Amino acid sequence: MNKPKVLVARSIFPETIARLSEHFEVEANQSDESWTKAQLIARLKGKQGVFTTGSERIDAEVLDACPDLKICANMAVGYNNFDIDAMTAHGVLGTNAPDVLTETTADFGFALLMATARRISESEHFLRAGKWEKWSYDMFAGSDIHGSTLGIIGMGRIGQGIAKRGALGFGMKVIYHNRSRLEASLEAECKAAYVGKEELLKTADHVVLVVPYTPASHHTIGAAEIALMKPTATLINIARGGIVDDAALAVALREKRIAAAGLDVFEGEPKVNPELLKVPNVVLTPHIASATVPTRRAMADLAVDNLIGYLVHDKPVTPLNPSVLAAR
Ligand code: 8YV
Repeated sequence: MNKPKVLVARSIFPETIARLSEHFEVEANQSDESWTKAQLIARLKGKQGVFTTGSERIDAEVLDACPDLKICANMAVGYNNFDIDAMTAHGVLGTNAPDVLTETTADFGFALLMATARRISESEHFLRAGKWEKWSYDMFAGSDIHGSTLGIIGMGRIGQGIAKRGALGFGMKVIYHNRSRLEASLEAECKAAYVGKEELLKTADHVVLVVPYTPASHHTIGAAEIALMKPTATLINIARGGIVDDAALAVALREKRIAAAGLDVFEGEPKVNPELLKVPNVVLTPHIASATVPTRRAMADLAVDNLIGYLVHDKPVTPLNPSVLAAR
């Protein structure tokens, strides 16, 4: 029997390709450069599955052009690269990679918060530039983490991980805002109190964004929201570019309307708004919140498990649109 055909849209671990090759005829992008949509379509024609890495857009145009496609397995928990409604309409299953990256990403959220509040990057650049000549009482004086108020917008699994780190590890008062309120037992476990978005922005010393990107969450934080924040506050975005209005944030940072920001994701990444590069009070990292070797391996494995699970055993592990399964 012919093996199903699977496309891997970007360079990935050799072990991932080896696992896929046991079950599928595999064509793989060997480079870190993403394909254009036309290139993606050309390679995807005739394939039953695709392994995506979170940035390949799968929409009606791609789906119309690739009628053999059955599953798109994203090696990412976020799946805003999928037009999930169009996939459902075309009978194509989408899967993502939840859970395996939760703790690693929460660790990074905290690392970015600490680097930002304690001005670690800024001070290291200063030292490397040979500018450290004397002690000064306010040299790189930042803001405290312990005992401060942590405001989390988006209280999914990663948000909950950050809440627990803040409350249990650093004695922070944790407040959160989410589309829906957590169950009381989960709130108690995270030691987090539900508040409105405006109250959160007004009272938090550190605001961490962990919401999924949807049309409704576009520019969750813009000039008006920043205006509500304390001038001493920090803002951390480990969610998606587009959740923050980067241009408005650059202005606010330049004018010191808030103290600092830590950003792992950007509008239009890998391009970064040049105005952000000009301000010193922002820590910028290239979308690495899930980037530890074990976690990236686990994410890749879960995407492979989904491809094998669906195309070989008819049982995907983490389906996003299970109605596709019922409708066949
Ligand atoms: C990924 C992410 O690194 O899982 C997500 O949603 O943003 C990151 O963990 C990225 O999408 C590449 O897979």
